[in-house]
Amino acid sequence: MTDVGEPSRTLPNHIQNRNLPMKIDRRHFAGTIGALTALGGLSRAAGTQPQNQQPLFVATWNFGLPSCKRSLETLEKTKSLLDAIEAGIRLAESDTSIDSVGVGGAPNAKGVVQLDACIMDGETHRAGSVAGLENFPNPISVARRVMEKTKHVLLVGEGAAEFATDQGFESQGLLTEKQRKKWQDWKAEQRALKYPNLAPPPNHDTIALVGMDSNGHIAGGCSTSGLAYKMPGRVGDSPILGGGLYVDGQIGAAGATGIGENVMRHCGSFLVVELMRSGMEPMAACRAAIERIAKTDKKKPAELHINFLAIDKQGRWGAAGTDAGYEIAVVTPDFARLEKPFLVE
Ligand code: SD4
Repeated sequence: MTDVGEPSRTLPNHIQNRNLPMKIDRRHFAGTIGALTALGGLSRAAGTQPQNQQPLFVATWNFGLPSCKRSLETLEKTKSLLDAIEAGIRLAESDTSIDSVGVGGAPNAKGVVQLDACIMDGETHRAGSVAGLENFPNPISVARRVMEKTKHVLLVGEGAAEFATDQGFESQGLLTEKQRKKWQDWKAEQRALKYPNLAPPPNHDTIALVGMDSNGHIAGGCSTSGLAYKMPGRVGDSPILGGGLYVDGQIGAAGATGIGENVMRHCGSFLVVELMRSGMEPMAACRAAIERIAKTDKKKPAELHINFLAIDKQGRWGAAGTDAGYEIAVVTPDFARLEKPFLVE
């Protein structure tokens, strides 16, 4: 099923910055690739992928675009890749219009917003995570402190909140009026059902943001409010290293968005990085990981809601997912755009 040599949905260096639409859709892309191949401009051999895009930031969903731009600006200012990853993700967390990350994120079944986040540095293989964190709007920053100030990797719930307070983070309410109303409607619907609807609602958009600086260092982060109306205490893949995010400084980085249970049971992001280690390009690795999971779970890909993105040490990027609406943001000093990942059907 997997095809290591398949052209990815990104374009070669020599053409990608020239008068291309800022947003490349699947059909347009396929047409572009077809035309290029016909002209002999694109072969299936290694080396046809964009390479050495450094610095490079790639993030999930369309709201990842301003985040990646913020990451690049921060990198230019501070020269710190971790600062850049943190700043990009903080932007999404602080934006109340994004209803799946940080302030304004969807609450759990009891109406409480519980946030998950992690950060990982490929250079040192250090990582920090928080899960089920209440009342702190920027879990990515708390996760970074876990990495930098403790001997641990993951803090949860009350302990994570106490640590955040000790570190000087200000607490605040995270449930917006809009989310409170939506949650009340959801509760009313549940009461009206003879049997509770355990299927998660369609809201599942997480920010996973990975990047590389001009020295080739790689890092990444992930932040989410998790599945809307989840069971209190439920933790998804996003703060789990190897699940929602994984970085290996020698190989690359991968991040995930979708139904965390379907990602974390397969160590999804770790799997993508390991597939890149075996020689696959980022897009092929994302696609192969999903196909492998779909085979094991014996489900149609569309039922899995799994979406990956990845970058590799060569400065290439790619993504694949089972959700038709999935997009990734890609930002380098030369361009900033949204791309449609490979759709696994
Ligand atoms: C989770 N993967 O908690 C996260 C939710 C998500 O888009 O949206 N991903 O399962």
